[in-house]
Amino acid sequence: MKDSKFLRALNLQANSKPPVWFMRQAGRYLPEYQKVRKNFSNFLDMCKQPKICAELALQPIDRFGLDASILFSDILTIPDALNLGLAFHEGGGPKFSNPISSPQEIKKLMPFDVNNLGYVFKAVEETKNLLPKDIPLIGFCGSPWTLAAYSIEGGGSKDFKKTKNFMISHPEELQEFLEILSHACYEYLKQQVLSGVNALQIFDSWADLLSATELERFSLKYTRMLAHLLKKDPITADIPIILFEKSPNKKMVDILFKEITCASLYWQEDIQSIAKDFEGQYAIQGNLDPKVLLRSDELIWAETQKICNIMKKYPGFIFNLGHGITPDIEPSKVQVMIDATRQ
Ligand code: 1CP
Repeated sequence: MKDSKFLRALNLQANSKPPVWFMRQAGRYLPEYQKVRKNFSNFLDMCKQPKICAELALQPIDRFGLDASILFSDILTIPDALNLGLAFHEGGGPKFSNPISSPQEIKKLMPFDVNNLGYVFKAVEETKNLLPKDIPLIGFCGSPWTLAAYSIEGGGSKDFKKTKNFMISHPEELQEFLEILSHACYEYLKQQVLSGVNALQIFDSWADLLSATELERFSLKYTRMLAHLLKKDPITADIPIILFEKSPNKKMVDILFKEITCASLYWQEDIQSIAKDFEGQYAIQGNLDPKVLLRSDELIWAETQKICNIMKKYPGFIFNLGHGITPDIEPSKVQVMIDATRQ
């Protein structure tokens, strides 16, 4: 396992070909996923079936022979475990029936109990049982900020207006909530590690809502708190941590800190200059624009090889997309991208 290309890259060891996996590799663009998905009206009910999660996590591994697998679950399991009442209705995104709409609701929150998420840890065990022994499994959570944004907004949104209003009106209560979420994420990731995951990724998918100062105050402070807790704990101390920041209003080199192993770069980031800034201190994952996968095979090949060539000499490079794959992408296009990384 330690010799897997993915874990080698996270340890800043060179590989002759870059390891490849991609965000949202299991999901709606795969016909085999749709076949399973149609048996459930609420997506969350499917996430609560550990054997099904394992089957779904394996689908992209079986189809493409990827170098890492990611747990099949969702970042919103934590707010659901805090009793915010999550459901994914027909064709739509997440909706909370009981969102955080006032500071009083933060004070009244029930304490987080990691045992409410036993179905996730079972899914980790089931996935490890099915995975080839040399393919690492990535566990994950949302950043405290991203989880707070969904919890206050009550679901997805273009501008997260309610969340931004809450931030301006009740910054201290928001910070209390972020601290609760940081500890919840820590316990959640620790249980994932105890159940068998080999690396962790933190998704700060709504970093772009924040100015540089707000990013520091409401997001990075709590991601650091979470990473400190993980590194202080002997159970999780040696597990590599990957951080994804979506379009942050700050340079990646000023965002990363020593507890983080690897930066997962958003597709708009300039991988070449970031590789220079990092001077080989952190592994780098990224960052093909997922929209390239809607174009011709020739273009996909060229754009993939461009990134691989830039990163050829960088120890610790993992090829990935610069954000999740979308449902409109043909699986055959993904195969072109993977073949290009292995040339
Ligand atoms: O209806 C369906 O079939 C549900 C689609 C779906 C899937 C396949 C959702 C709903 N979540 C997932 C799985 C998922 N989500 C995984 C495991 C699969 C894999 O990666 O192979 C992971 C890692 C996530 C993480 C996740 N969920 C993120 C972070 C990554 C990112 O894209 O920035 C976020 C923001 C979510 C929230 C979420 N869950 C689902 C949707 C449609 C959304 C986005 C909601 C929105 O803001 O509009």
